[in-house]
Amino acid sequence: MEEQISKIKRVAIEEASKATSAKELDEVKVKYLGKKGELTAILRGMGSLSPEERPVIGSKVNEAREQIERLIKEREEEFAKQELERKLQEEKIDITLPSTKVKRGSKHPLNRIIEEVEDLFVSMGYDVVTGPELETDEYCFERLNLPKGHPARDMQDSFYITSEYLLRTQTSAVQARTMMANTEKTPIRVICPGKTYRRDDDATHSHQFSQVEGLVVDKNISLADLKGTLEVFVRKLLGENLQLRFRPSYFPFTEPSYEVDVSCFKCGGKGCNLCKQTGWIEVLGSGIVHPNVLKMGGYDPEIYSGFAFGTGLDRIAMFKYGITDIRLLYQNDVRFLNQFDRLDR
Ligand code: 2NM
Repeated sequence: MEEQISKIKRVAIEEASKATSAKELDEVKVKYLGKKGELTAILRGMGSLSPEERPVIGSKVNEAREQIERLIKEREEEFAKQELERKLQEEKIDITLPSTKVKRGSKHPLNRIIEEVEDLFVSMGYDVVTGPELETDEYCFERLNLPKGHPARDMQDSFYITSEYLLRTQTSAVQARTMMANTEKTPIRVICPGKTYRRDDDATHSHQFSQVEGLVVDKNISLADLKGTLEVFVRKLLGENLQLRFRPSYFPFTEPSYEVDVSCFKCGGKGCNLCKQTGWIEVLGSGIVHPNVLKMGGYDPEIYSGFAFGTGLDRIAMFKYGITDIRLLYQNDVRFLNQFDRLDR
């Protein structure tokens, strides 16, 4: 019996020493120390021994057990340490590698212009007003002194949804709404930025474009107020030393009407490709609000007068940033949009 125990011990220690992995070691542990292990079997068979033999064999088994356990524990720790080393090597992070750059979006060039225009006019006491893009014939044309049959409301140029509804061709409808909504008939100072729609599509015309229009209605408003306001507007947006030129023109909602040119901000007026050798660039339409428009807005033209102006934000953005195709502003190509993020830095 004692010899058997010594043999089990020797073989178990040999096998535990030879184990090359935690798994192999575990198999040894089960084989000798487990419930069905060889040493356990001997303890179970103790019943058949004489009372003198029992404590002797019992302590031998326990001694063998302890030795085997101690070795297995040592080797388990050895394998655990190896495993930890392996993981540390494998999962090593090189903190000196450059980080992945977080890509930030940039403000759309049109929104840049809109915000700049809004800031300026708000600083002069104007309100920023918006309105629906789907408009009625009444507000888009009728109330702006464009009666039915007027050439400026040509079906060819507009997106009609029904005979009554269309996508607004200019933001003036918002000004007409502003006059109507002001039931107290107090003075008005507003700008109306927004999207507008016409049936055009080429390098300088998009079916959807962006406008900002302004309207001032008060007592004693004159052409001097219009000129002074537009001078501040243009110089702030495009350059402090620019000159303005007012050319007589025609708009149905203003009388008199003017197209406003600015001295070329590229060549300073000498003549270049941008101004087509004229030294001037057309940037605005404007005029003194037509008495019919005031009347339809509920303002007595004998008491009140006003000025209005409008400009295409796309054109302004193109001039300001040197963009040659208007469609780039609406295609959302990041290669185009990315170029404006440096303006934030
Ligand atoms: C322009 C040019 C001239 C304009 C007129 C009005 C209103 F509401 F008073 F009738 N709003 N916008 C106006 C005048 C717009 O854009 C080129």
